Amino acid sequence: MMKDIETYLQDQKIDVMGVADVRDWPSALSECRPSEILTDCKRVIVFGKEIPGPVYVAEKHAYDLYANVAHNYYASMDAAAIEVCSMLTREGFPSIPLGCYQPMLMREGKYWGVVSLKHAAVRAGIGTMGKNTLLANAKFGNRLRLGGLLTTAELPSGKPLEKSLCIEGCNKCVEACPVQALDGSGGIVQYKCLKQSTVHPLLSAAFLSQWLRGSKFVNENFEVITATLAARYSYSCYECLVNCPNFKLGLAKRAS
Ligand code: B12
Repeated sequence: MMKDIETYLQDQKIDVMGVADVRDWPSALSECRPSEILTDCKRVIVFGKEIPGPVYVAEKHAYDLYANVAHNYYASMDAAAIEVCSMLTREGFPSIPLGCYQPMLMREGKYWGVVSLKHAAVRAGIGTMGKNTLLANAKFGNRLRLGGLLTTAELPSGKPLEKSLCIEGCNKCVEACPVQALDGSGGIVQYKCLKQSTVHPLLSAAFLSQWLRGSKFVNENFEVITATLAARYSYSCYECLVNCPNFKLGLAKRAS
């Protein structure tokens, strides 16, 4: 089964794949723990696809070109996750796809994915979490977008890497953040980041962050709001990503 999944994902041009054991999943929110979502869930299959390095540093239109790649990846990676779920479920292992971006929840004043894909990737041994709160992988740096699914199949799982890919003492991401959203020890003020980094003509991030987060109605309907009005948006910052030395991992070698 594992071989079939790997082959399928490779055919879909997925760059990396890993499997995380769901035991003792410490999400602060119980509804975002795999075993609370899928009965007898055993594993999260998590995979990543690299956004080409030049897109981030295009001389013109970089944010919109990057947004176009990201949204296309979300669609194709979600489709791949759904297909793998069907393969597993037909073999007798009920499985559920996790969206790359949606559903997005608003709980306790914070944005949450249904399951945090970067934590799953860390558990699977795909990479380590940087001070910028992004996953870095030895081959593709921090340029991976992530997708995944929950499964009851007890596939062989990976384990977290022992050594962080962050350079000791490096603080470049923290210093590069124009709104001081990063605390330097893996924490982030989400609203500061969202307001700086996300662009939407109708749904102003500032409005969503500052005015609506106190609204019970918005919180209860956040999944639908993000899936409709905010289904598509653009970007206006990724300074913590491109200023991290891990951004260049794997780029120079292939350029020479
Ligand atoms: C919400 C969200 C955002 C928010 C908040 C970001 C944040 N860091 O919290 C905003 C809109 C600001 C945002 C911005 C960006 N995002 Co975003 N975002 C998400 C989303 C949808 C959910 C993340 C989530 O659930 N967070 C949970 C929050 C509330 O808390 P937390 O600190 O992560 O969790 C705490 C605890 O609960 C606990 N925990 C929670 N679950 C688990 C599980 C385990 C096993 C453990 C040990 C602990 C644990 O750990 C934390 C304790 O400090 C994910 C997609 C997904 N489903 O994972 C993409 C995602 C994380 N984003 C992504 C990207 C690329 C970005 C941007 C770079 C986009 C850009 N501007 O270019 C920026 C980067 C900003 C940054 N430095 O983080 C990628 C990251 C890829 C990577 N290589 O890491 C993801 C995975 C999307 C994807 N499908 O690829 N994002």
